[in-house]
Amino acid sequence: MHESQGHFPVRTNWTREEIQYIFNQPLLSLIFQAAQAHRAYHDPSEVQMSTLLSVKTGGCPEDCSYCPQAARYHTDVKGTPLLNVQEIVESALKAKEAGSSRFCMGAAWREVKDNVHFDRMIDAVKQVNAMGMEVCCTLGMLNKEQALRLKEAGLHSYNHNLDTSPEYYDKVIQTRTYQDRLDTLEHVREAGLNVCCGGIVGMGESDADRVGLLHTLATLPEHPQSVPVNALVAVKGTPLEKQEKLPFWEMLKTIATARIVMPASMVRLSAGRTELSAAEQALCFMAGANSIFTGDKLLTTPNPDFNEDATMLQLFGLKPRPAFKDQNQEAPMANA
Ligand code: SAM
Ligand code: DTB
Ligand code: SF4
Repeated sequence: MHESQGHFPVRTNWTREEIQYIFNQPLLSLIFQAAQAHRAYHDPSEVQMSTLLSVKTGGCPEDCSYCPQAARYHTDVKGTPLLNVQEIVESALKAKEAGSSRFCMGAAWREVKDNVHFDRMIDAVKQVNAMGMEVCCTLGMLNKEQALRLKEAGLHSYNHNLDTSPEYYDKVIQTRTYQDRLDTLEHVREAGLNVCCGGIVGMGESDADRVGLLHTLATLPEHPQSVPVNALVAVKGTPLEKQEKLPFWEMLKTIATARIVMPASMVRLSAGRTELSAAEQALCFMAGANSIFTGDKLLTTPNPDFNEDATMLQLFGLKPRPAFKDQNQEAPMANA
């Protein structure tokens, strides 16, 4: 262990009060502390570039109030059936050529079902893994056997967000419970996959809810290896369409606190970057964010222009983080 890590131990016994205290300290002290935690565990000159692909878009039976892909809301999202493996692999190749070391496939499913569509995803995971990228999937709820199948196919991580605090959760989602999500996370963890789990800020929740989400994440049996922090993208037609924009400082405080309480995890500055200036993003990187999604689209909503991102990272002296950097994460099975 590096000496500086002793100041920021990886702990899963945080109390909510401790996290609240960190979150509420003066902003510049918070950022400074987060920057120290960041440097104890990560190379601050690196940011991971990740690429998202929506492999099955729209028509989802769930009622997540933020989501443009829920069938019950009338948004401009055009539904598409599951892409075929060749289309997925072509996208992954383009992402790799553009410098991404992680490829995340998202499906607008409530849950994984044992059918030909899942078989197709298994095939896609095998092929993208063989390209030497970290492969991540977000396919909704799954059981232990399904998680194991994904692991055997070479999946690196599974994304399943808790989204918000246990208290605020049912203001946002009614069709499945917080416990359902915790169960899926357990299946993912027990299969030996890396857990990617975070949430969304700016859905009308309070400071206490942002702290509550971080507390839940930081007291799971193991910290999620990856913690995406999304700012709500308020999409026309969803119940959160008119949600007032959260002041940037709240997003920044959430990122900084995540970095301090889960110091070894990747903290991902995820949705919402189109609303952030380069200066605001610099503060996020300073406060410990070490990954962004690059490419013109997230799943269905816009993301900053690729060339603008490249210019920004160059300006900040940040270079792309290679795949499979963590020594306790396995190398890919082929073409490493
Ligand atoms: N259907 C699967 C599920 O919900 O687990 C996977 C895809 S879902 C779109 C993945 C995550 O994207 C959600 O958990 C949510 O955190 C995030 N997300 C969806 N819509 C968003 C929005 N409008 N703004 C910010 N984040 C969003
Ligand atoms: C996550 O936490 N953020 C990404 C990824 N996991 C799958 C998705 C953001 C989606 C934003 C809304 C959209 O583009 O549809
Ligand atoms: Fe469906 Fe996922 Fe969107 Fe919820 S977040 S409506 S589960 S696609």
